[in-house]
Amino acid sequence: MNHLNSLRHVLAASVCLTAIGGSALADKLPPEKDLSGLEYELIGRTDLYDYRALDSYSEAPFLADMAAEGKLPAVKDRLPKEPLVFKTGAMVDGTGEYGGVFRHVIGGRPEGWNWLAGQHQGWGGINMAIQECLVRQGPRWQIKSEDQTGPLPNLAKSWSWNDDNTQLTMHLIEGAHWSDGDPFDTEDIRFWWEDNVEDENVSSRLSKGSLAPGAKLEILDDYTFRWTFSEPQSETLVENLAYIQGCPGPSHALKDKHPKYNPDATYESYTNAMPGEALPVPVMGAWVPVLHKPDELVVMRRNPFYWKVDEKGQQLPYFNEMHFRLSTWDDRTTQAVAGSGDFSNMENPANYVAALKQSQSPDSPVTVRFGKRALAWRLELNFSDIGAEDEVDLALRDLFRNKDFRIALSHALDRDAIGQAVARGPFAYPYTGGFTSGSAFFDYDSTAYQPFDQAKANAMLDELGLQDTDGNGIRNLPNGGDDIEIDVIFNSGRNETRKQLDAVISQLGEVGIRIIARGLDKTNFETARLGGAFNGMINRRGFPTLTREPCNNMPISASCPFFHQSQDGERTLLPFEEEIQAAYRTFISSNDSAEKLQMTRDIQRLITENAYVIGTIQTPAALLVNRRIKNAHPGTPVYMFEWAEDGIIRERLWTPTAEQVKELLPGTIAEY
Ligand code: BQZ
Repeated sequence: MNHLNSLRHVLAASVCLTAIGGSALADKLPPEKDLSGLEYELIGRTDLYDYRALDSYSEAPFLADMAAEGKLPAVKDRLPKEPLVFKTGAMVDGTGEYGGVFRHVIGGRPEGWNWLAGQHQGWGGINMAIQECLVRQGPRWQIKSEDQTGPLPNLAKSWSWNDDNTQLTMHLIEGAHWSDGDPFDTEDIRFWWEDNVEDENVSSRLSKGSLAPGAKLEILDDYTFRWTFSEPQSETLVENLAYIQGCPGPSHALKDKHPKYNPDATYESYTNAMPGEALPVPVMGAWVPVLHKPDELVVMRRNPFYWKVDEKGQQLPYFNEMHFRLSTWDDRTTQAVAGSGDFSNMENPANYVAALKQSQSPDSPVTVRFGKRALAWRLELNFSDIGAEDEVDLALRDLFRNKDFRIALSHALDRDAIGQAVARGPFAYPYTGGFTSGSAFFDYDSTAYQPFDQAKANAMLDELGLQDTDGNGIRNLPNGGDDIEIDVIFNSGRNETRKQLDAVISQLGEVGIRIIARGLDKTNFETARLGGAFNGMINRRGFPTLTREPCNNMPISASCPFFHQSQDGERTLLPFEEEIQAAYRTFISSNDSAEKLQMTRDIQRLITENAYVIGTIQTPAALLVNRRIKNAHPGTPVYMFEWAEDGIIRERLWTPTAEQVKELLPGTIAEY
C-alpha cells in the first residue's frame, strides 16, 4: 500500500461511527486515473534522525585545513552540544563523500534575503537552502501513518503541551550558530515573533493572529520559550511553525535595521535591509549565498557552522557548493533532462510527453516518476473592495461575492478541454478547489463538482439579470451597466498558466463574460496578490494540507485569503467563509481525530460547493534528479507535506568524487 492510501486509511478509519454515508453534493467529479508510480517502504519518525552527541566529528577537508590554520574554531566547537544526526538506515546510498556542486535551475529571482519580512529568494529550493524552521514537514512523506503524529523536529528539537493544551513549550537545539558564528538562541525567536509576526507593518509569512487566537510568547531561557493561547490547541498547530511560516531570522543582523530599534529606519528600508547583491547574509541553512549575478546565477558555499551530522560524525552537508541558475521554470526541466541541471519538479504538463520520451533512452541522466496529482490551478475572484479603482470594479466585486455567479462561471468551464490545451494525454483531472486528489486529506464524497454545462451557465447568468443589453456579445452589469469585463492577472513566467487562461477566456466568452489577461512578472504578481489589488487572478496553488500556506486558501486571519482581505481592518465574511474559519480553528485545536477528519471534509465541501475559487485542472508532477546524485530517495513526491526540495533532504545528498562537478569557488567559505 503506498503511503497516501495508508494515511487516508488511518484518517478514514479514525472517523469510525461518524462516517457520513454518500453525500448530499449534487455533482461528483468523474472517475480519476491515477498516474502515480511511486512505491517505497515507510519508516518510523525516529528512523530518519535524532539529536545526540557523538564521540568524534569530522568535516570537509578544506574546513579542517582552515581550522588547523586558526581561521575557524574546531569542528566540535562549531557544532551544537547534541547535533541533529541523520541515520544511515534511512539513506538509500549510505553516508557520503564531501565535495562537488549541486546544480539547481529556477525560474524565480531573489527579491532579497530578509525572509523575516516576507522576501523570497526565487523559490525552487533557494529559500529552503538558507532558511531553517522550527519544525519540518517535507520528509514526512516517508513516515508510516501510525507515526504521523505531527511535524518533525528541526531547530526546535522537542516541545510539550500543558494539561489543557493552552501552553506550548518548545526547546531549541542548544549551542547552534548562525553561519557567521553568532549564537542561535531565543533572542532570534523573540525578534521573529514580536518584531515581525506580531508587527502588522511587516509582511511576515506567518500573519498576525493566524497561529491561534490570543497567542502570547514568553522567553524562558536561552533555549526555551512558551506560547500561551486563549483556547486549547492541538499538535496540528505546530505544523504552522514549519517552512514557510516558522523560520526565524538573524536578529543580530536585522534588529538595528528595524524601525522599533532604529529611528532612522522605515518598514520599507527594513524589508530591503538585505538586498539581493548584499552578500553574504547569516543563515542557519546548509549553504550560504556568497555570489549573486542578477538574472544569471546564485552561488552558495557550505555553512561551516551547520548543525547536522551523519552517524559517522561527518558534518553536513556533503556538497561544498550549490548553484541556482536563474533561468525559467521550463528550463529547469529542460536542463534536468539534458543533464546540465541536477533537479526539477516537472510541473508544466506541456513538457511531460517529451521528457518521458527522452528519459527512456539508456543514457538519460534522469528517470521520470510521476506522483499523485498535487498541482492545481484556479481562478480567484476578489471578494474584497481592496484596490477597486471605480464603481465598475466595486460592482464586479459585489458580483464575485454572489455564489450563483461563481457557480455559473464554473459550469461554463470545459475542464477536459482546458487540460488538453495544456498537454495532450491523461495528465489533467478536473479541479474545483480545496485539497488536490493527491492530498492525504482529499475526500471524493466531500468534493462538489460543477460539470461543463453552458446552458446551465447561461440560465444562471440570465437569472442574475446579467443581460447583454447593448448586443455586443458581452453581458452587462445589472441595470444596463458596463460590459462585464474581468481583468485577470497571472505570472507571465508560467506558460502552463497562460495556456489555461487562454482556454478560460475563450470558454467564458462563450457565455458572455469577457476576461482580460494581464501578465505580470513574478515580483509585481506577488505584490498584487499579497496586496489584494486585482479583480481576478489565475494561479497554481497546491493544497496538500490545511496548514501549508493556509493564507492562500482560507479566511484564517484579516489578511487571508489574498482574494478576500480585510480593508482598513474591516471585512464581512460570507456565511460559508465563517463556517470554513470555524472548521479550520477546530481542526487546529482538536485532538479528536474523528472530529479533525470531519473538519477537513467540511472545509472541502464548503470550498467546492461554494466555488470559493473556480478551479480549472489538477495534474501530477514528476521529480527529476540526476542519476549521479546519491541518497535521492526514488519515492520522494514532488509535493505532499512540502515541496521535494525539502522532502528529498538535500543536506544528505552526495556524489562520488569521480563524478563531482567542479566547484566555482573551491576552498572558500562566506566572509562576513
Ligand atoms: C518548487 C517551489 C519550491 C510558491 C513556488 C512558485 C511561487 C509560489 C511556489 C516549485 C516554485 C516551483 O513554486 O514552481 O516546483 O520548486 O518553487 O518553493 O510557484 O510563485 O508563490 O508558493 O512554491
